[in-house]
Amino acid sequence: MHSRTRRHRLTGVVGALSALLLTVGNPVTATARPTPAPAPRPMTSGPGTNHATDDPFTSARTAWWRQDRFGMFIHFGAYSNLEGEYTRPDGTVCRNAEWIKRECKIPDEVYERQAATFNPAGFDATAVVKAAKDAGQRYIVITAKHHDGYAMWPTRQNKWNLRDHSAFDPHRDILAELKKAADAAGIKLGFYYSIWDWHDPDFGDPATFPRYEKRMYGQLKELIDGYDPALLWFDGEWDADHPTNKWSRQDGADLQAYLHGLNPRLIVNNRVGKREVVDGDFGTPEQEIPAEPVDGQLWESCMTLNDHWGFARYDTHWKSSATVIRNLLDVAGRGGNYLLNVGPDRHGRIPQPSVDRLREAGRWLGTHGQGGAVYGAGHTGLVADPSWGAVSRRGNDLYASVTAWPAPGRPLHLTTKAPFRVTSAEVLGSPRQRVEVTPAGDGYDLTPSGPAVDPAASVIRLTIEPPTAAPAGTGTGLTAQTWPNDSFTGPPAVTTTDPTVNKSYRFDGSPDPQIPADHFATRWTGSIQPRFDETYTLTTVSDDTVRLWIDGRPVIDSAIPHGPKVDKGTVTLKAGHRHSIRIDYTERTGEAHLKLLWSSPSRPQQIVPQRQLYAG
Ligand code: H79
Repeated sequence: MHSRTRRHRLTGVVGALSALLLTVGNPVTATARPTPAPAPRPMTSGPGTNHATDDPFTSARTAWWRQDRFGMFIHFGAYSNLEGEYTRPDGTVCRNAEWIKRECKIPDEVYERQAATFNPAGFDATAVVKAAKDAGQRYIVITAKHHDGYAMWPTRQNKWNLRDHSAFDPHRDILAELKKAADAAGIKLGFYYSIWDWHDPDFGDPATFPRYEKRMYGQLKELIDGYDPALLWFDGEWDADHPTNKWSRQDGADLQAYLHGLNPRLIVNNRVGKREVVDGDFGTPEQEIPAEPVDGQLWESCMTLNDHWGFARYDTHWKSSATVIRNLLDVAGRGGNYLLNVGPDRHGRIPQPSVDRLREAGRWLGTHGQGGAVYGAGHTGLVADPSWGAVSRRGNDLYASVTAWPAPGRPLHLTTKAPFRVTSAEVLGSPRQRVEVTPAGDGYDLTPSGPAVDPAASVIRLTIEPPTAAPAGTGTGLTAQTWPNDSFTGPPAVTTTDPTVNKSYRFDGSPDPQIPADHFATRWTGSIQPRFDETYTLTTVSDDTVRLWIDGRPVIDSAIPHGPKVDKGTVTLKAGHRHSIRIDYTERTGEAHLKLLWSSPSRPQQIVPQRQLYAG
């Protein structure tokens, strides 16, 4: 959908590598941004290509990220040197943090002059990693380059970086130091990288943008080759002015393919593209916590600890450690990650109020086994989100984290959405306390016999006997018939068995080399075999249209052509029973995607696995 001029320019950078191997170059049609030379496609592209390599919800690639749940965001750059305040020539003071250059309209030469005095000699990677470790954070994402374009490592692409344009020791490299300290502590390291660049003179003009993009690709390759990041966190992908930002979905698709070619295990956020549900591996709610699990993608809430990302010396509006802990519990119970920010000062030191709050959060996580509510835990559909706290599930333990402890003798009500038995209940850190569990109304009442353990949150761990599961299936996938038109007209051109419905054809791919990238249709048929007697939510992520039937009844009808879109329908399924399924999907023009996911009280969201799908 949203057919627009095809541009293959970015492949220019990929092309630098693959030109040697590829002999066929694509002719460039009319372009939004003029391309200097015809560029070949990336090596994995064209009809027959599916860019979806795995299911982020269950893949080994994302396993650490899904388990770890809690990370440290670090906003540190040339803006940090101003510590949030700019004194104008007339003596008045303008306040901001990482956006200070723009919001306070600091002239280029003034900003460059102050950056030349930036000397974060106090940056201590071991101390930063220790602060993260003490907080119970298991990964770090640091700004390698923010919107001001200033690179925090000795990039070879320009001089606008911490080694070449600062008063800092030119022999030091804080990203290398951080990588070393993080590795030593068993903490994963990722880099934030802003696509939007206020400094590079080539950014804003379509005629010169390809030159910028080449440097951007060069910088990203430097980061990947030099520091082996586990994750890249893009930002600044949105439409903007001054300088004009025309980053497009095609640009995002090209960049993602390039990064994947460099390191197939990289985890990438959705701002690599245009924040669509199909972009990257995870969604990025900012300064907010979604009320429910996000449909169709992994997610991570990023939040500040005060009111700014970069250091602001005047900002003392710190969140309490209880708020941090409760946010983390809300996030984990909805299956997300929490990326909590610190902004080092101009010397490179994390503010003490941040360190204090992080240590408090870490103390909570490291006490009484309470971390079990977070690490390796996630959403459970077995219960409704309670008003008195948050519930997460890890294996057969439900962690009910109580932020509003009841008055003596009063119950906490837990609404259940599928039948399960509670075999034991204990208040973590209060071993002699009893918890009475009694069936009540639409679920259970939990009545603890004593006081709360921790004012931030006290955890009641319930061991459950979960709903019984039918054995894993033996399916090999659904039958897929594909037509070389978008109306299912005539006989199908290709028939295969598809292990899963997990397609990301993007702009260039298609189900088969003989099917063009535009105007095709696929019909999947066969049966779907659930493992639980439960109400399932079937979720499709589609572009351009999808219709889905179970046992002949329509469950999803999204036949109006659209860009990347999530649709859901619910259907009650029977454990072990094979329900017939049919999916009609069409691609008109532009990007093409189709994913089929399911979830139920016992089953967190995932691509419907191969073993539960049968061709007949
Ligand atoms: O890196 C952090 C922010 O700098 C960046 N994303 C996070 C992770 C971000 N970019 N945009 N936004 C956040 C939201 C935009 C806010 C704005 Fe403003 C309102 C831009 C201009 C007015 C905030 C307030 C920034 C300057 C003033």
